Amino acid sequence: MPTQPNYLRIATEEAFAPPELIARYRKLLNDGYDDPGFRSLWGFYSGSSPRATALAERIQDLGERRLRDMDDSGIAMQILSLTAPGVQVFDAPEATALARSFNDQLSEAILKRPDRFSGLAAIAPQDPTGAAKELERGVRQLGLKGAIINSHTRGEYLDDSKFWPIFEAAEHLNVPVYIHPTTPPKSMIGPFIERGLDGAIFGFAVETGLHLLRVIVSGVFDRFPKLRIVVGHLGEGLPYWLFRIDFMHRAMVKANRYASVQKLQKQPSDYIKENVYVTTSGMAWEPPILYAQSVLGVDRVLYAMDYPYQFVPEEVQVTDNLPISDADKEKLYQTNAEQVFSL
Ligand code: 1DF
Ligand code: MN
Repeated sequence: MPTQPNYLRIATEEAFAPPELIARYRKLLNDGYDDPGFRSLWGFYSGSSPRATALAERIQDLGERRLRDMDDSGIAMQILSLTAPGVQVFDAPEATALARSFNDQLSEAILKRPDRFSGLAAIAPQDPTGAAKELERGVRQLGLKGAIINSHTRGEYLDDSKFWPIFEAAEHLNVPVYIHPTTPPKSMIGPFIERGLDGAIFGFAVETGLHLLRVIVSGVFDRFPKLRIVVGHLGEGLPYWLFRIDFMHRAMVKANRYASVQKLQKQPSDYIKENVYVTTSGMAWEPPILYAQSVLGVDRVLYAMDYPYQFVPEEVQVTDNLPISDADKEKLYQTNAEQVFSL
């Protein structure tokens, strides 16, 4: 166990799955649910390989087992979220009911250990106004700290104005929306899945980076200027692209090339710097962490482990050993999370 420093390590993208969710995923698979990404992901994790069985054990626990792993890796607190794809693969009424039930279960676990656990509300974007209401209930009544949305919902993206009630609620409640990865939708997954690149290795980042970029260029942040979005994996590739996105967006607007690409109040990169926070989930590697801090600012990068998918206790040392000041390390590990999630 790493020595206890004078900051708390708060991990911000940590997954759980109630047994009922896994049972419902199995049923979808058995019923032939036609989403190759979902079948690839949960076909694997509901199977009997060593990785899948170890994962299944950890992801369903919201008590002692998880706390022991947190102690062993020096994690003071986990911000919990329902694992991908959450309830977003179910029909709207079922998804809405499941989100409620899972949020209740999550808040019970948090109430038992408020010193170690916090959490985000699962919502069903299939029913946008129901999702907005559940977010409000989650925050106001259950004490949850924001919403988790696992990227596309049955092939649809949050820039569609029908989803705006969710952003309106998040802005009004002053809580962030964490856009977490899922596998690319059927319309996009072909070339990924042929080479096993649909999941966390790359497809997740392409899908989720695309999702955030769609939200930005559609003008969501002009409409909801106080909305805050969190994305994992150090920004799903986007921080590396800021210069080119700004340049090309400007050129496209000037040429009036697409009716769907209109001038925004700011440059695309400005929204990433002002409305977006990134976490280090799955990216325990010094160069991109320092890069993200340098282009986005040290106040905008938060620590995450991605437990239990990437439970590698030694990786915490990478973050501990970053060549940055203790004050910046405290921001990365603790105080940025406290601010973003109002802990
Ligand atoms: C994996 C990775 C799965 C992440 C996840 O949820 C997940 C994985 C289903 O390794 O298959 O959240 N991740 O965020 O990197
Ligand atoms: Mn994750």
